[in-house]
Amino acid sequence: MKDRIRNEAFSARLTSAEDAATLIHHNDVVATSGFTGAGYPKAVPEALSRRITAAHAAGKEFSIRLLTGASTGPQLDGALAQANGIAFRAPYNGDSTLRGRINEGSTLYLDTHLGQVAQKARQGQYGKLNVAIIEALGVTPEGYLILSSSVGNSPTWAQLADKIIVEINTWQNPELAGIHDIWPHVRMPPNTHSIPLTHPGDRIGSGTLPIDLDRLAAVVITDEPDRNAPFAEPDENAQKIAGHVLDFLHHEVRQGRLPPSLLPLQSGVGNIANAVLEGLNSSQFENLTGFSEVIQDGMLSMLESGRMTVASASSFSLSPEAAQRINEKAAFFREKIILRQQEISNSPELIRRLGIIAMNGMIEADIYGNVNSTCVMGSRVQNGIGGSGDFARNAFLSIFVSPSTAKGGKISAFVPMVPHTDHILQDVQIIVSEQGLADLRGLAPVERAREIIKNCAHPDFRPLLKDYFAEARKHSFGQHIPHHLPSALAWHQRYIETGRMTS
Ligand code: 0RQ
Repeated sequence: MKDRIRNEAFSARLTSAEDAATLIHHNDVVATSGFTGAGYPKAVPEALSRRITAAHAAGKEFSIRLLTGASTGPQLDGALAQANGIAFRAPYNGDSTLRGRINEGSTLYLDTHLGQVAQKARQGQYGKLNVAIIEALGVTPEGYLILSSSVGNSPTWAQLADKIIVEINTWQNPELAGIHDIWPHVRMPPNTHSIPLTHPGDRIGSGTLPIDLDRLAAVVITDEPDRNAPFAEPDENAQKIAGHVLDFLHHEVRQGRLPPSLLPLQSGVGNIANAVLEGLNSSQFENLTGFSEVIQDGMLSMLESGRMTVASASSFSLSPEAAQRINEKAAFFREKIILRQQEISNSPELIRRLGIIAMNGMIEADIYGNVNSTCVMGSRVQNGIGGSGDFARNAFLSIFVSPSTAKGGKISAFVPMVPHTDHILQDVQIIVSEQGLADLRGLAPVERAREIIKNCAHPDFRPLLKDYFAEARKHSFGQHIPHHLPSALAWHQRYIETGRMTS
């Protein structure tokens, strides 16, 4: 362990996960490392969930308010949700057990633009942070943390929390040291300054995270792996969507609106986003760059093939096979990947300056191109807005992708009106389904409706959308964004009542 912990103050605080978990109390605000299933603490949250379960069995109240970078894994969100120990959660969740708790109403959830969380915490919007739990792969002789497979909000949590618990994870490859770039000059207004980054490959900060040793409360050793979920092989729909996106990008290059090496790419989570990246890897594009929040399998393949020269993000979101590749070739990848704190990876200032091409998944869009990324039938959360809003609003090109139907064709992803809006039509420039691509740039709402219905909707639903649009134009209060309010959400209501959107 001496090679991992090269500082006496850390060695002196080595303890068990069980003992570290006793530092956390009912109602505490607990802020952890971790982003898209990478670099989150494991041993202490599992021990905490056992404490919470025991407290509940003894008839005592015990729950925490939990902040993270983004989604974590079964040992954190999963275990604490299982114990019903999370009273409040922000800013992003992808765990199915916790999703169940949120949707049954026993956990309150504030999903938040990921790039804004740190500043909101500094403003005190989440209350006083009692405990930070941060995973690291090692500690330098100076007592600085070498973070693991994500940076997330760890610099902010380390700054704000009363007590800091560090988990040293020996499963994480020590050769990842050097992959991180933590910018130490984040300030509150009016003392902010511009972020000195003009290329995705720029390193502007430091590779390690200094922490205040007076607040270091415990150090715990673990060797548990990150949650790494396998990607599905791209199905026919994903391949068609990827094909439409690639045709569009080629067209933009031919028109002189994009350079031959495109602009830095952001790609959301999920199988379709990954399929688009795999498609790009087999394309003719060269010298691509990535400026995203997560590195997934597709980006890794592009870095390995040389098609992408450098990728900037806050975290990894990998299949087990790709995580193994990172672990085996860490020295190669740390030259090509930069992991930053999420207020830098998702900074609107940088997204606008670099001219990002943003590609994100969605639940559904309405005929005018307002996008719902989060709430099934308007009320049941799937994951959260994540970084999609940070990128979509500020991108040079904002693309949303989805199959045209869900749940075996019972649901249309293109609907008269979305029952919940994450991305307003002004932030949505291009929509792609397996049916085709709607280029909505420069179009007024009624022109957008014609494009979306014609190019993206499934043939089974297209006539019904045309009928709705005609009805809306006939009955609407105004003709700017025509709607017939009594039937605008009827498809969703019918699905809730009958399990199908249409009769
Ligand atoms: O549910 O698993 O119960 O079957 O939603 O859908 O088809 O697997 O699609 O993995 O691409 O995810 C929007 C969720 C798409 C994702 C969303 C149901 C569907 C399935 C997942 P089941 P798929 P994907 C970077 C950017 C917001 C955050 C974001 C997401 C489940 O892209 O979370 O973009 N985006 N972050 O059945 C009812 C519909 C549906 C539907 C899909 N129209 N109605 N259910 N589903 N469409 C990453 C971060 O920010 C960290």
